[in-house]
Amino acid sequence: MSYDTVRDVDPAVADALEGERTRQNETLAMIASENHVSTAVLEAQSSELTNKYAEGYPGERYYGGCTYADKIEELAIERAKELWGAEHVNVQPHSGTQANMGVYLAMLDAGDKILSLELEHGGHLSHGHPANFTGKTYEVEQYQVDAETGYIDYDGLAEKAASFEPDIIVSGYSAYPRDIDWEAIQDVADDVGAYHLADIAHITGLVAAGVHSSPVGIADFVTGSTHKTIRAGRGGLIMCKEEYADKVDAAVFPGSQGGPLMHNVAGKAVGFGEALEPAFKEYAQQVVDNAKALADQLQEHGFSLVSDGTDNHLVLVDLRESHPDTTGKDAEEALEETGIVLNANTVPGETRSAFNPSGIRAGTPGLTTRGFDEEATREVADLIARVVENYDDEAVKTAVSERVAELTDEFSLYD
Ligand code: DSN
Repeated sequence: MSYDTVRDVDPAVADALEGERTRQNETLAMIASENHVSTAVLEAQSSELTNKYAEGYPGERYYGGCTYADKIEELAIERAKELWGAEHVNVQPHSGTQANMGVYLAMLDAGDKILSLELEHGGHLSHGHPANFTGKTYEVEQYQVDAETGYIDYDGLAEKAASFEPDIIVSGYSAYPRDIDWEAIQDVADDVGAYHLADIAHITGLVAAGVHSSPVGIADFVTGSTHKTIRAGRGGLIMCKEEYADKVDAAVFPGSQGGPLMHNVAGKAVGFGEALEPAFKEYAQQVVDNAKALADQLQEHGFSLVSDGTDNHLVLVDLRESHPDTTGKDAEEALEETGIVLNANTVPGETRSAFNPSGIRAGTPGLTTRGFDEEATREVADLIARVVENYDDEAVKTAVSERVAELTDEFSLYD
């Protein structure tokens, strides 16, 4: 066995890895679904567990040599139970989408009915989009946000549920800036005899820290990804009531996955352990405080925000009113040139296309990990406004890049 580095054996990949490390260090990651894990999580994720097959569950594996794999998976499960207060946890899903797939496979048959939020209103591909396996396998009806307020239209959801009679209602969203009334959705599910899946992929960390309301103990199933606000490295998880545990576990393995990615499960264990420390609560509260500062300062600059603000880690800017001739893609590309990385996003009532939509989505988890407070985040809002207002002005973009470079030096990331 050689102990050569990637640089020794594969300079092309080494260059790209180094480029990515530099890119992350020298830009502001404001994609709402991204974050920066600790070096301890990075170490766990790049451990020898990448070599290990551990099909099955702790104590019931189909392979020998699972002593340490068992220990790590048990730690990840115990810590997740403590963080979210769940009865049963499966930490093997490779991603949030695989977690959702696990729940659908456990509880639905092909052709069964899903009621979920429309993608351009903040939903997710894996909630029933026609291009996704969910849209191809199940019958899907969608609810919306209220056109005036941008908040979930809970009455509309109830009406759709009564007429559509879904087998499962999906709540939890990927571009929705407000708190969620889980009980109201559970009431609707109870009224129509549907299961309720709450997908907290974006807000796992906020829920764990108690700075966002929790669906655990309310919804039948709660899914999440582990690399967003919870900062535990790439992957997914499923939480459910004990009565569904066997079905969910069987749907993940052998139902839809083979060997778990044990190196990623190790990252989850380490990240969940970090999230149990008191400092994580402060971090999560700062994520929300920073998002509010970002929202407020963007509004000062005349930007229109879907729902007029935020309760969580993200803001969704609808550019149509303030900048009718600037698309989300124009803004995304100009901002990336300056080192501010976020994504163009559809907005409710979208009049352009998914690829070149009318909005931008920006989140604060990554900035907050770097140590940004409200004042520093307000300055980033100022920079965003300057770039969007002058997106084809090279001198402005150069000046903003210089300031971004100073900020990334001041709030440093990986050495
Ligand atoms: N693609 C992720 C997001 O950015 O919201 C969710 O899967």
